[in-house]
Amino acid sequence: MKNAIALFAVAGLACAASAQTALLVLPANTASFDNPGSPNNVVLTYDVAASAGFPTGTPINLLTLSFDVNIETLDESWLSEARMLFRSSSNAQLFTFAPSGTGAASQRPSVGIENFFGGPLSLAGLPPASRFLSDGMIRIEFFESFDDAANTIDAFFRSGSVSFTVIPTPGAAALLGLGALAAGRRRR
Ligand SMILES: [Ca+2]
Ligand SMILES: [Ca+2]
Repeated sequence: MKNAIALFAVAGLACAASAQTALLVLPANTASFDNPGSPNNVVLTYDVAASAGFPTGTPINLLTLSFDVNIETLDESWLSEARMLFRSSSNAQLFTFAPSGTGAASQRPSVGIENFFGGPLSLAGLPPASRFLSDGMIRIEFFESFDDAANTIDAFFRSGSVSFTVIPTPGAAALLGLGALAAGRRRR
């Protein structure tokens, strides 16, 4: 009977190890201050694993990124400069992203609040370490690729969200399965 329970646990994990979507909603009026690493910059931490329906702490790989954000720049700051730097929970840099794009169309100040959306964009081209979250957590630093005015807000992410499709790492599922089996054995 105990073996049957353990097997069910493993089967459940196998079912759970399919791609799921994590929706990360941005707080209203998130400021974009200065260059990356500035202590002024807003840094938000998200539990991506939990948002995707997996247990907190589950190691996951990021598969795709989608976005729908509303940006407003201040003064002469360009739309393309308002960017997101994705970091691991240990603050390692993963990748940066410019929601407005980096083409000529966004090389200008905004006209009020402007909406940018797209995706899903495949992250398969990134190095494996840049799309792997060892504890399922991600940090987003909002920054300016060109800082028009130091210690001053250049732009706002007025509202919006980014979402990832994610999948637990095969190793994570296997380890969790072994853990379930070991727990079953210990109870004897
Ligand atoms: Ca600034
Ligand atoms: Ca700027």
